[in-house]
Amino acid sequence: MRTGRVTVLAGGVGAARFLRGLLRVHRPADVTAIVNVSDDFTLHGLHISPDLDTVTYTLAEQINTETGWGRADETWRVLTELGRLGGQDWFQLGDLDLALHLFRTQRRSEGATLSEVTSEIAASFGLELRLLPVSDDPIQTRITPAEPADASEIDFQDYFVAQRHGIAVRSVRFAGIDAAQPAPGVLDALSTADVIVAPSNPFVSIGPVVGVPTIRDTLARRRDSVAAVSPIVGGASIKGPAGAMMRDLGHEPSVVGIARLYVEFAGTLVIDNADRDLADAVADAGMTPVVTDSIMSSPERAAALARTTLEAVSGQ
Ligand code: FO1
Repeated sequence: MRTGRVTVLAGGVGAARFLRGLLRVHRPADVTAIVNVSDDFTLHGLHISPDLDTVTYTLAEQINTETGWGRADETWRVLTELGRLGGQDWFQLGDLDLALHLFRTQRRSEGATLSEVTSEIAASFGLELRLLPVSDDPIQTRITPAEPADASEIDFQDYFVAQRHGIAVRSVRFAGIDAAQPAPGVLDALSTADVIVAPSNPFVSIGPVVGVPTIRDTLARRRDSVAAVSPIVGGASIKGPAGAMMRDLGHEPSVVGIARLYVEFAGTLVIDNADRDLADAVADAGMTPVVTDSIMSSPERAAALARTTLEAVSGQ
């Protein structure tokens, strides 16, 4: 088992699987995950933090493996009754999941910060890594659809869940990001550790983490200690809308497009064997390519990817 401080910038499903692999090969107490909060929203009066919860449930082996989000062995009595009443049931919150949102919301109303309640939840699930929201301040992803020409901004979960990310995107904005302060421990975790950017959506998962001004500056100063894992393989995203979004927003949907997006703050890009022929173009874009099998089809494969990424970022 490897040791030494490692910090992972994380979105939801892809990051959670990567972290699960990482914890098989690296001492959990040395790992910090800094998680996107810009998907967070309020529904039924409850504070929902999808990416934090996906990471928590995955690492606790409590994730619904079919969807990649929500709890395993979930029941849906509350949602069913909500639907019968004519309430909002477009966002599927199971009974066990709802208990977590009730707890988080209650603790927030008592004055606990998101970091504090996140740490309480992580401890209750027996997690040994340190789980940090990127910020305790609100950051909200706002999407402007490409059509019609005068389309208004919509909330992220409206785009992602209600519209099943099936619409073209004109622009993405993170409301509140310029004023957001990193949560306690975030800058320290970025300044004193090897840093890995998980294979998450570059726009709506990694964008609102590295877009916090002090985080961007800290990473840019340490780019030689930062390695990213490409979420794009063979010109498409493994899961979710990253590839389509790159195209919509005028970027090449390839590992070279990822390198151009990440070059300011990361020195190394881990790419899949399928993209071997693009390694020279990644280098031309300013990042050192590392070619490996990056498809995390099992925890063992995720662990192998994590080990290769650790070796790339630590130089051993
Ligand atoms: N994603 C869906 O596509 N449909 C859902 O109904 C849904 C419910 C849900 C409930 C709790 C949770 O933590 C996540 C949930 N997600 C759902 C996933 C989530 O909205 C997205 O995967 C992320 O926000 C994108 O990273």
